[in-house]
Amino acid sequence: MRNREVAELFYEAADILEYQQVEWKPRAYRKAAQMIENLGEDIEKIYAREGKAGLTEIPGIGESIADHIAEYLETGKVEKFEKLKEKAPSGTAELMEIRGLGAKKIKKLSDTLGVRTLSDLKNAIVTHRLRRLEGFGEKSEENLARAIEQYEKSHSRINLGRALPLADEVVSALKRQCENTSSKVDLSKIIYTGSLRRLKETIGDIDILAEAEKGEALRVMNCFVSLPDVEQVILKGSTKSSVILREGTAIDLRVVPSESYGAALQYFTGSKEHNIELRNIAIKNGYKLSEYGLYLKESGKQIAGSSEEEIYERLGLAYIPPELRENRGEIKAAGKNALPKLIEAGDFRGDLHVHTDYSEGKDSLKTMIGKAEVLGYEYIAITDHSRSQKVANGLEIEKLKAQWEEIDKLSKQFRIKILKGSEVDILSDGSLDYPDEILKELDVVLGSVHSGFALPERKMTERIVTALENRHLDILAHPSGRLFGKREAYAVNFEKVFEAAAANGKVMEINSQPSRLDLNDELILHAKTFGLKFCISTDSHAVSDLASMRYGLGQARRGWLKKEDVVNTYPYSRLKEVFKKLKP
Ligand code: DGT
Ligand code: CA
Ligand code: CA
Ligand code: ZN
Repeated sequence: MRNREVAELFYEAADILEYQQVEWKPRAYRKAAQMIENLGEDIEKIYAREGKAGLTEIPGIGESIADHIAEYLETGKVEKFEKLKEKAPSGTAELMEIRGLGAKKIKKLSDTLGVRTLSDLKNAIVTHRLRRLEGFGEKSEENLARAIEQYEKSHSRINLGRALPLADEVVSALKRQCENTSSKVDLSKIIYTGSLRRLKETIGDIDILAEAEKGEALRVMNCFVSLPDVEQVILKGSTKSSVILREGTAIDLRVVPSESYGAALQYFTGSKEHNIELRNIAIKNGYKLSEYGLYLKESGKQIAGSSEEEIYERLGLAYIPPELRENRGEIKAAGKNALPKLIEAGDFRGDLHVHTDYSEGKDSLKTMIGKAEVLGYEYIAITDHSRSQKVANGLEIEKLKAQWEEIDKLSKQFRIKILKGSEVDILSDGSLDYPDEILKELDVVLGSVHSGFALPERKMTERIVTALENRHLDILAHPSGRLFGKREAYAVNFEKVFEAAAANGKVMEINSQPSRLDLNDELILHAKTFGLKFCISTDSHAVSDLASMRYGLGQARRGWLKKEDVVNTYPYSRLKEVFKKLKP
């Protein structure tokens, strides 16, 4: 029964209109809301059975309110009310989003405490000015504090490494849920879209698209909002629903019929900028493109819509992989059939950045190697930390040599090639953390900045360039140093870094650790203009991490990289040409 939800909608609109000092409408809306609340029969059922005519028979509901109800039941929102919210004074729009705050309360807060923004409100709560206000009290102060916390959680972006497994889980949970209900729905076509499908490094919300015929759509929505991890249902309609999960992430689900599936997939994958460009091309060709399909402008006849491929084809474009859809030249390239063949998950032949329990890894050398072999790799580089990394249990020379001995032994037990490597600290003067006689024995040397992040840009650039000029260094690891939510990238002139790397034949790492993704897409695009080669590495600290290659791969694809650009797609015989110290 959705009567409460629909009533809420009108109460809220009434609040906003009142706040804007509109005269009679708020009363009419409140009256309608009351009627709906006390209806005794499910308004959705009435509408399904009798259409709009059934709605206008309810006392207090005229034509225009009935239109709003119908729109809400069909689409999950009322365009006019959305616009109302947008027009509210700045700051109030955000306050409106806080659960438990309507326009009336917001007005009161503004008139009595001068609260106009979210941060004003937080202040009022912390200083307990709210609980003394008539109509609020201690309890509602606490509730608001909790609602704000939830709002902020759901409005901060989450990183790809968290969003991707979460979306996978929700998709399979939804499939299961729909299969297990009495009115079983077969969700064979369901996929995440939005920034997640484009594998962007951070995700605002998760968007999911499912195919179902009109009569089944609502049942799918019912399954969705009743998933066990759903904490709050923001809206529920037959084409769109939105929820917030317990852990704070917002999820949108859209359900479309098969003739629109491809068009909706294209539209909701975005990016917005890519879509706008595409729509312009459609218009130029006498078509109309929407999330429902591609239509002839004149007759309105649908000419594509069930698959993405046919939409791009009809627009005279090669199929554009989601990761490229950022309006960064991909549409032009697709028009000339000049898109790169992007690197794929199956292209990898090895992992060149792996830790073990010799330094800060959790698993043993043997376990890590064994797993890499199971993954089908041809080679793996063991790269524990160098001696200055005391917090990470960096290896003193003796311990490093002991590791070499163990590697030699294990090499006889495994098919996979085991490279003796190290993730060597780039010290503040740009020198490397082991003496030359050690460095020259290593098969592969990664250089990393792990300390002294606060150096001024000129110093940091000098430091890294010095390291890149060191003939023992092979790979610059996590080149920007940023850590999601913890540390910004250090100040450095990438122009100079990439120049020095290219001049000295060094490889740039794309670190796949979800908290790093470094280089990211933009820096990859920049680095590529210098003709640089890359390696995509997991920087694994446990066997389970070896699977995180997908995140770095996403950045690489967003950076337009081909297999050829990434050295750990090369067979060992060719890798030797890149890292000259490798043994035959
Ligand atoms: P996010 O969630 O901030 O990480 O980014 P997206 O790209 O997932 O954006 P979202 O969730 O707001 O919308 C999903 C997709 O829907 C977006 O990628 C493209 C499409 N879309 C949303 N708003 C518009 C719009 O105003 N115009 C067009 N053409 N497409 C839009
Ligand atoms: Ca999204
Ligand atoms: Ca969304
Ligand atoms: Zn590192």
